[in-house]
Amino acid sequence: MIIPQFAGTGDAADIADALAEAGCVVVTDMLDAGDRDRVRNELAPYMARVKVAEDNPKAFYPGLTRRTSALVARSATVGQMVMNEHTTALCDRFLIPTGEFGYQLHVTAALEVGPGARTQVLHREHDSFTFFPHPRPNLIVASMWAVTDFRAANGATLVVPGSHKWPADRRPRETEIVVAEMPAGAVLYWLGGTLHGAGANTSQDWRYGIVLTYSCGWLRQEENQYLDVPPEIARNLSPALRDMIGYKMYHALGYSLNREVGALPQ
Ligand SMILES: O=C(O)CCC(=O)C(=O)O
Ligand SMILES: [Fe+2]
Repeated sequence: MIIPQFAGTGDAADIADALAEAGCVVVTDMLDAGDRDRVRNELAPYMARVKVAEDNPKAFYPGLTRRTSALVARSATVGQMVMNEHTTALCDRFLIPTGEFGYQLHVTAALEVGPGARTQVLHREHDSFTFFPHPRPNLIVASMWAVTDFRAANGATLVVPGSHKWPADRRPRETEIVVAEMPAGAVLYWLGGTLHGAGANTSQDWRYGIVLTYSCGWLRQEENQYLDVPPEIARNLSPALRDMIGYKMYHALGYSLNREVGALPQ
């Protein structure tokens, strides 16, 4: 199976159908060169602080990588990316199947894979939600924004198309693992049940990607947005972005006396 590919001008329903079928899809021309420079510059001071560690073969994240989070607090450009219309169309389709429920931002991370980094263990984004037996319902839409070109040699994400429909114990054959090669500015989307992980970097350059994932609004977020985007910062975001990071109620969930973001509880 291959990874279906569309241009950013592609039809939202066609993109969603491809994602439902393959469990992954690439959409090109999502972030122009100016935005790529902007987002890198906004995150550069935080990335510069990150110490590049040697590899621990047991760790989820390979060594020789740089990672930072709390991106909504740190980058206005990420704030725009979070609200991208292709993404919200996919979340509308995959995270509110009954039309009743909302969704939220789940994880933000900038991930640079450096020369010599090993392959990340293949995993499913929804594996924290052990409450649900396999096959789990779809709980997550994930996106990887290519800030640099993603090539087989520099650690492009590996995906296993179709694996969102597999029983839990089915392991991929080598030939079923596909490299999500894509030009800078493209986005790889995948579902909560799709096997994936960062590829090994056998090149001399750093692969730069930004992961933004979304989950059903009744789940605990993987990244604690209330700590990573505290009220003093959240109050300056657009109301739509503030809602997306979780400063809203979902039925009765998320109740707070602190209705005015940034005000003290009465
Ligand atoms: O860096 C990548 O290509 C994949 C990262 C990933 O799967 C994750 O952070 O959960
Ligand atoms: Fe992942």
